Parts: sequence; structure tokens; C-alpha cells
Amino acid sequence: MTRHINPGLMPTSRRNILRGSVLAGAAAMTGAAALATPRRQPVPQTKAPTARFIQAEAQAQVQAAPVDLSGYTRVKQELVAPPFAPKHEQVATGGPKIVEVTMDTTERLMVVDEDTGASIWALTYNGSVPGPLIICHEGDMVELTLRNPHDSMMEHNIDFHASTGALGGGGLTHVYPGEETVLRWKATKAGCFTYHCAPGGAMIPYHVCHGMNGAVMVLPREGLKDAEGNPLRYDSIAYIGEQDYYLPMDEMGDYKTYAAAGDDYADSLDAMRTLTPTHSVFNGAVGALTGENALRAKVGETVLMIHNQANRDSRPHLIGGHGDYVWETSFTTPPLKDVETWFVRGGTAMAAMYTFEQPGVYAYVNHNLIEATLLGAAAHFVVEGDWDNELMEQVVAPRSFSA
Ligand SMILES: [Cu+2]
Repeated sequence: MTRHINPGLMPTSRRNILRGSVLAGAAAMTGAAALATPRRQPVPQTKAPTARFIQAEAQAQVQAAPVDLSGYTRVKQELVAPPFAPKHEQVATGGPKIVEVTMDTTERLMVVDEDTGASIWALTYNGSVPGPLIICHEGDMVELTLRNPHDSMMEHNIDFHASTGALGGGGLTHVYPGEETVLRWKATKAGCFTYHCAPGGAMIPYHVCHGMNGAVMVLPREGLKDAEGNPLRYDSIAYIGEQDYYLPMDEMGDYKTYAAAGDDYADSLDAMRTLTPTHSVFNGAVGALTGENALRAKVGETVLMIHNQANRDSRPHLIGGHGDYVWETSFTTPPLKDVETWFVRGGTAMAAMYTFEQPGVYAYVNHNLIEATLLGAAAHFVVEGDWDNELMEQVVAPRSFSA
């Protein structure tokens, strides 16, 4: 079967659909092929590891001693769409587990902003941006079945920042349309970690900036603690994925549309080179967590806000509230306390815990306020409960005063 990377551009076999190396070449060719458009900048080609190193790594895996899994209990984790979290224990009971999860690399046309009609052929894990939150405990293993649907256009894989070896599993999980693979890795570090697709070369940011990223939370077996070792527990999780999009526009400034996933590749590379996103949104689209979709909480409820950003730095701020405890790096480092704005290193997931004390609407924003208000990086918490006049009171409502 023959498909086309871009209409009229470059036929390729199904097995080679949109492989990174093929596409990197295709992008460079586009400029030469399209007479009416300026020549595109070529994609710098990083030298691939030599065959000798690749063979040595493969040989090391073949010769490795089989792992003893006898001490582990197998459990299935049903993944759910963000902003929700799968069922889990905060404190591990029993011995270590093998947490089985399944993700499909679904490609789907998604509206990014209903007002402008901006859309993208999103590349996803299980159809959502970000991909689902996976939760396990330190010492557990995650066993992922990764399936690439038959009707996909592209090759996908997954790099778990929480894992060790083989490019985070990226080197062992390349799946073409109609293929599946199973990867098992041990969670040796406690914290929140990002995961993302990483097919190779310029395909890595292309897939990540089309939504193909998510988070794993590896809890300490005894649960979260403050700096003094006192237990910290949450009532709910709000899982927020910040997504930067670089959507190509036509000469009139309208967002372009494409017939199939991958068709925007060359245009997207041009847009990504600007390092200036057209959108920076929470959970895939403008307004995904505001209005009717706002996050909900009650006064007295403790929420663990997990923030994932696989590509850029961010600085979340809860307007009207705080981060009581903030883990910017790992769960083995004591949390920061009473933080106004916290930092998300690009390529990171992190967690902030807050107990709501007042009812009302709280905006949770990237406190680069241009990104929050002009690019879409805003969510709302709607909190129910009784107002506390000691914490805040409007002593005098706005009124005229004499000059
Ligand atoms: Cu991918």
C-alpha cells in the first residue's frame, strides 16, 4: 500500500510511513519541490549511533539474565482521560506490583479553538491531550502494551522519563500502524515524570507538539510526606497537561486545515522553528478546563495538581490560592512550602498540593500572563463552601469619593 507524506510530495510504503529519517529528508525536499514557496531550511541531521554501538546494546539485552518476577503481584490499571486520575492507593499495601496499562497511539482531528476554528491532527495516547496519567509506587513495575491502530498514518513510540535505559524505552517501542509492543520498566525514582513520543529527529518535537505526551506519578510506598516526615494526603487529583501548538497559517492569517495526520509536517516545522507557539493550552484545547469544564472542589478539600509540560518551561499560579506543598523535582526531595508560583521545567511533570480555604472561582494559569490570556493557558477551579471573612472581606464596596 502506498501513502503520501504530503499530497503530491513523496510516496512511501506503509511500513515506512512518516519514519523520522524519511520525513526529515522530505521536509528538506519540500522547498525544492514547491516552486512557488521559498526554499525551506533543511533539518540538521544528527549522526545516528554507529551500528557497532546499536549491536552492542542489542547483544547486551539478549545476554542479560532473566528478571525474577516472583515477588510481584500483577494488577491492571484502567487509565482514564485527563483531568482525572486512575484509581490508586496513596500508601502502597502489600509487596511490589506489576502495573499493567494499555495505550493506543490514536491520531485524531481535534479542534484547538472553537472561536477561530483552529484545529490539529492530534497525535495522542488513548485519544487525549495530554495522554492519561499513570500511577504506581516506587519499586513497582509498569508494563505497557502500546498499540498503534491499523488506520494510523504514523509510526509512534514512547519515552518514559521515569524509566531507565534504551532512551526511556523509546528504543524498544517503535510501532508502525497495526503493530503492538509490550515494555516493562521498574519505577526506581519517586516523583512525577513526563512521557512522550520520540520517533527520531525532527519527528520528536513534531509528535510532542501535536499532543503526544503525558505523565507518570511514582508515589513513595509510604505516600507523600512533608519535610519533617509527616504524612500528606490528598482528596483528589487535578491532572493538567500544558500543550504548546504551532499551527500553520495561510497568507491571510487563517489556520490551515489538512486532510490527514502528517500532512502538516513541513508547514509545522516552519512554524515550530519560530519557537513561538500559536497556542499554549491546558488539556488540549482552549477552554478545556474552564466554563462547564471547570475543575471542581470544596472548601477543606486537598487537591494535588499535577502539571505536565513536555516541551517548554511553565510557571503555574493559582490565583487566589497557593501551593501549600510543591514538588518541582522528585518526591524524595522535601516539598517547597507556601509557594505563590511554581516552576515546571520543560520536559517535566510536577505536583503542587493545596487545601482550598475559600469558595469561589480560582483561575489556575501559566503566570506568563500573555500565554494565559492570549494563548489559552488557563483553567478554573470552582470551589463550593462557606466564605471566611477573617481571610478576606470587602470592607467597602467600590464607591465614588469626593475630590
Ligand atoms: Cu508519536
